[in-house]
Amino acid sequence: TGPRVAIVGVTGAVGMEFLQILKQRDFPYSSMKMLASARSAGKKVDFDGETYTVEELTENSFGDCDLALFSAGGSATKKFAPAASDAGCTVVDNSSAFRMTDGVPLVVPEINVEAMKDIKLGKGGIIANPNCSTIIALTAVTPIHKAVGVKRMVVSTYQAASGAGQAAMEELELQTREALDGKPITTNIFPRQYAFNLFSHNSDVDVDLGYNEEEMKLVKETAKIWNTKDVKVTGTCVRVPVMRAHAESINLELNAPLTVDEARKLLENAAGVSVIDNRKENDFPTPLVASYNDDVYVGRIRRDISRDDDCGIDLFVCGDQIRKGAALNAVQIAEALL
Ligand code: 2RA
Repeated sequence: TGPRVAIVGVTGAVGMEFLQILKQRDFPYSSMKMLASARSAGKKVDFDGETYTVEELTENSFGDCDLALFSAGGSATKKFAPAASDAGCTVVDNSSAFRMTDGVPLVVPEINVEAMKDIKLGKGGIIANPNCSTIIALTAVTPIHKAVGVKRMVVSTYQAASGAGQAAMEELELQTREALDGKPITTNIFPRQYAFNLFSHNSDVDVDLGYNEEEMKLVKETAKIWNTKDVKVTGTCVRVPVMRAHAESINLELNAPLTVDEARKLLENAAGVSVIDNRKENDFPTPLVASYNDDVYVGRIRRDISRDDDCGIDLFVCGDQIRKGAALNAVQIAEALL
């Protein structure tokens, strides 16, 4: 028994990670369907001891499905997720297409699973997976927010290539080799050199505000997930030459005092969080420690010394962008539907 499952965008980095995680977590499915664009139709995909042929995604792909995990980009979601929902298939979507739509729950299970209480598996509905940098930040910060309330959050992100897809990861490797060999740099994915460089996140910039879309996602999605307009959020999102785990520096202004020891204890007891915070050993989270792992890693927990009170905390956070930042969070949402 178990739901009839479809994976949409199965050949992408997140799509393939969906399969790995479903298998690792022994997700109970009764059938599996692999869907992708016409370009990938016909390819073979192995899952759980079976070899599947990728089928072309159409509006009619979902009549025999109870659950669809989407990671095929916003336009595919806009075009096919409503049809899937109308066919009674419950959609968990990794794109930004419906994240800010009223009535579409935006969920990190450890934070706000109650937001999806009206969605019933196999009865349609769309649930949105938040943006990776939002998931990683809020998985770490929410235990503190729930304890004393966050008044203001300032986030600086150091985002991995994987956030821009498989091709970006391949280009980072290629450019690194080219740079080391003194050869001309290939720039197909990003308009500038990425290897040995950093740049403002490659999403569109709001020319009035000067913030890029990634930064505005952090601001807007935090308000929706925490269901409040009272938290002030600002961020600077930067792409860095790291493969698959995001790092984030986070400064918090709190509504009430919280000591570093109290903050550390909250984080050590928080779901989906691992603390690496050893000042004597100068040990802290890094993207390579977080890569391929499920937890969000938190360290450099310290009192904000720019303040005269205990209402400021600084954190350094790392999380695997493909797993907790995308595929794992979506599978955890699916598990919460069972
Ligand atoms: C990025 N947040 O890292 C995006 C991926 N969805 O570019």
